[in-house]
Amino acid sequence: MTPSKLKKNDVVLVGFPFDYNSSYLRGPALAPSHIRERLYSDSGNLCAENGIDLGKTNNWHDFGDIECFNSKKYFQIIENFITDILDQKARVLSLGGDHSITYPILKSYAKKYDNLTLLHFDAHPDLYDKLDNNTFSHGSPFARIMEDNLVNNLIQLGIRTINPHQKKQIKRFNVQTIEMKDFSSNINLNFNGPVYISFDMDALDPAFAPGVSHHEPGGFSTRQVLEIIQKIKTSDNSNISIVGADIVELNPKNDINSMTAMTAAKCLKEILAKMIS
Ligand SMILES: [Mn+2]
Repeated sequence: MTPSKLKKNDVVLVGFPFDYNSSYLRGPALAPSHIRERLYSDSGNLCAENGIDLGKTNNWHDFGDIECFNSKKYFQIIENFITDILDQKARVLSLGGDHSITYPILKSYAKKYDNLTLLHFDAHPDLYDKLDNNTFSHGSPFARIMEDNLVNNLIQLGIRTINPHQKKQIKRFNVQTIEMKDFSSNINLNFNGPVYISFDMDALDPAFAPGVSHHEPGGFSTRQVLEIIQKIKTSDNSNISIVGADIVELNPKNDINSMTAMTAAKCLKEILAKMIS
């Protein structure tokens, strides 16, 4: 599949096997191949819960992985790739990789969308000004995104690790952080304008998703995140308003029997089916 064959609103699935900006453990660079292996495994099927058979639709395309062995150049490669897809009026579902990739992705999205809501699932706010002296750390992408005004609104779900610095950053950037301890299934999931979903696998409780670098107990069940994804509504009543998504921070080195890779594949199926339904 070449990019020139894309139709309007098609979704491109792409992997960014990159974990140079991880702070504690490497491993997320291995994630895209593990997620695909589970997604296409004969142990399941490609039907999503809304009834869409992803194996029988022609409005999404797996472009494989974008390899790069020069970490300094990789952000620009990501930004260029995403811009190329968005220029064709298509959308992108990216597989990380560590969470730092969301910054160059959103740089591209900001050129196309000036009213973006960023819905961020994570155990961590990822708003560090810098972490380990790295301003592009996987703990910092949302600080960079907010400094650059790339989105209209940042909403965080699943958060359960706020320290005083991150608390200041939440205030500074006026982030709507819904801490896990305050989460209610009655949360308002009706959004005005386009929505981008950034999904860190550690938003899930490690009992459901042990294959992450930073185990943080007390998170979402798999069912809870699927319910949130399925309940998202946009003002024009169109799932096309979910303009992009990423699934990041799966660390296969910490996984048990590929269960977290399978959970990532399940989230992928539900997000993708939501986007193209
Ligand atoms: Mn996280």
